[in-house]
Amino acid sequence: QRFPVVVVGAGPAGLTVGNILRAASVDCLVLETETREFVEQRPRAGVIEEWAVRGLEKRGLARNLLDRAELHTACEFRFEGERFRFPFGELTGSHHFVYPQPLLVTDLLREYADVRGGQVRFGVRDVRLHDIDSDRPSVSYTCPETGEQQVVHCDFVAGCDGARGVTRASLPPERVRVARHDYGTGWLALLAEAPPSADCVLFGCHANGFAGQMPRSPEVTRYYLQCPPGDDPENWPHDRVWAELQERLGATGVPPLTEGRLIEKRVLDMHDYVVEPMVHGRLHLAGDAAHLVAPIAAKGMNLALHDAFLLGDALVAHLNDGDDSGLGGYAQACLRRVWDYQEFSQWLAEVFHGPASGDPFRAGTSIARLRRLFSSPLAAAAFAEKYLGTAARH
Ligand code: RFL
Repeated sequence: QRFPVVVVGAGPAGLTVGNILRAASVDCLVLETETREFVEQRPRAGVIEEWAVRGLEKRGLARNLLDRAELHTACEFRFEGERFRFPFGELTGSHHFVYPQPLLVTDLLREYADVRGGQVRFGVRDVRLHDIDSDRPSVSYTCPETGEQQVVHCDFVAGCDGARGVTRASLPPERVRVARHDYGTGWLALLAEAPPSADCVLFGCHANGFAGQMPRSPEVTRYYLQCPPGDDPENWPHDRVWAELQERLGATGVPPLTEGRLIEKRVLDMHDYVVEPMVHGRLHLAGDAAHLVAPIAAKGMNLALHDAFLLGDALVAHLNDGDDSGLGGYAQACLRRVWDYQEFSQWLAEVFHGPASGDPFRAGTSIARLRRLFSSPLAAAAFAEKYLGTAARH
C-alpha cells in the first residue's frame, strides 16, 4: 500500500489536514486507534476563535458550524463577591464561536470520508513509524479485524495523534527539547446536564479556588473547579460539586446556578508543554502531539487547527506544485502562535489561581490584574486581543 501522506490521529488536527489534502486531490490515509463512534462523541473543547472559523470556512469545512454555533461577545469575571462583565466583542469587533468539539470532529470526518472520499482506518493498534529521516518513510499498524500487521509506504507522515500519541517518540531523543510548565494544581472538569446559568463564559476567582462555567449547548454545560493535583474525582460527590460551584461563582445580584446531573467528572493535571523540533525528516507534528496548553484560556483546539491549516496547505503546495516554502517555514509559523498562547495561559492562570494560593501577595497581585481590566481601556484591549487570538500573527 502506498499513499503520499499518512495522517496519524483523527482529531481536529488530523482530520483538517486530511480534508485539505483531499480537496486538492492528494490521497491520504488517516489511522486512528479509537472507533468512529468514540471520536465523534468525545467531549472536550467548545470555544473556537473567529480566525479559526474563517480558516475552516475558507476550506469548505464550516457549513454546520456557521449554522449552529453560538456567538459569544463577552465573558464575565466574578471576584470579591461582585460580577464584572468583559465585553470583548465591543472592544475588538471580534467574537468567539461556541461549537462542541464532537460536532466539529463529526463534521470533519463526514466531509473527509463521506464527501471527499478520504480513507480512514479506525481501531488500529501498534502504530509505528519507520525511516522517517529517509525519503521513503512508512507506517505500520495492526489491523483490528485480522490482527495482521500492515505496512503503508508514504512520502510524508502527519503526526496528529494528540498528547498520548506515538509519533512524537520518533523524534531523535538527543535532539528533542520538551519545554514544560506545571501549574501545581488540578482542575476538576465537569459536564453537567443543565443549561448554562449565564449567557457567557464565567470565571470565578475565589479564595476556595478557581471555578469556571463554559456554555456548550442549551442542554449541557461545562464547569471547572480548581482542586489539589491528583485529586480523586470520587472526592467530589454531586452535592459538594454544586456547593463549591455556587460559592465560587456566586456574586451580588446573581441567581444561583441551575444544577443538573454530572455526566463527566475528571481531574486534569494542569500543565503545558512544547516539543521541539516539530519536524524531523518526513514527520511533521501538529496539534496536541507537539504542544499542550492546559484548558485555562480554551486555546488547545485553536492551536491544533492553526497547525493543520499550515501543514495541509504546505503539503499540497509541495506535492502538487513543488513549492517547499510552506514546509520550510512550518514549525516556526506554528510556534509563534503556540508561544503567544502559552504566555497568555500562564498569565491568566495566575489570575485564576492566585486568590487560593494561600499567599496573600499572589492573591493581591491577582486581584490587581483583574481590576486593571476594568479600569484601563488599554489593558482591556490588550487582554481582549489575546483572549480572541487576534494578537498572534505570523
Ligand atoms: P486529539 O483531539 O487528541 O486527537 C488525536 C487523535 O489521535 C488518536 N490517537 C492515535 N491514532 C493513531 N495511532 C496512535 N498511536 C494514536 N494515539 C492517539 C486519538 O484517539 C485522537 O483521536 O488531538 P488534536 O487533533 O491535536 O486536537 C487537540 C484538541 O483536541 C485539544 O487541544 C482540545 O480538546 C483542548 N481543549 C480545548 N481547546 C480549545 O481550543 N477550547 C476549549 O474550550 C478546550 N477545552 C480542551 C478543553 C481539552 C480538554 N481535555 C482533553 C483536557 C477541555 C478539556 C476538558
